[in-house]
Amino acid sequence: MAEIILALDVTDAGKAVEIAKDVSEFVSAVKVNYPLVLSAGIGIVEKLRDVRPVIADFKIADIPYTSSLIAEIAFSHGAEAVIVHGFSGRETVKAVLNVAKEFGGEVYVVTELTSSCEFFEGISEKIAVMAKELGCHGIIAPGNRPEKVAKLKRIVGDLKVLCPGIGVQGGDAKAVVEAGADAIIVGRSIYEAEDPKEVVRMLSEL
Ligand code: 3DU
Repeated sequence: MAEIILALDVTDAGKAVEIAKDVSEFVSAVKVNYPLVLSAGIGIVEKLRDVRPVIADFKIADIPYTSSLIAEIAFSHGAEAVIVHGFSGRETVKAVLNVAKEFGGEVYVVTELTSSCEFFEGISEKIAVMAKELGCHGIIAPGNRPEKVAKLKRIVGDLKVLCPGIGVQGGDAKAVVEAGADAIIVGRSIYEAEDPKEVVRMLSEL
């Protein structure tokens, strides 16, 4: 059974905490992204980590120095993990990893986006190799392309493969888990549902 990570892209802090608490028994972590942090402030990470471990999905994609500052802000506010864009290159990923080590945190590397493989074709495999070589904790793989998930899982082996793109974006949770995903990242299908808890409970039984 794969873990479920809640992608909390609501923009109201109170609602975010409420949803996280509602589904907490079925999710291994809460992923925050710019919509929530830009509207609620970075302090929302501290509020949510009292509910579940927080993954800061800031898709860090900058020069090593700036990237390390972003990672430091995320970790110092209680994030357990950060997400960095693999295309930013080895030096950026290394800089983020160094910060993560100081905080005992984790680093996940985006291989390619679910929404477009236009410019990622052929590079996502190289990014996966880099993530493995550098000792990152895992990768983000496109949950709407199970065959790509399987390919990337073969490359990274024991690194964790986290897959967004399930539900609203068309990805099928079962197919992705069978392809080797260690965790599925699900947002709108949960927090826009009539009964979010029932949706995560059903997903947890896959
Ligand atoms: O489509 P959903 O509502 O289940 O949300 C998916 C989340 O995962 C959202 O925060 C988005 O920014 C993130 N994500 C992708 O959807 C696709 C990727 O390739 C990487 C991250």
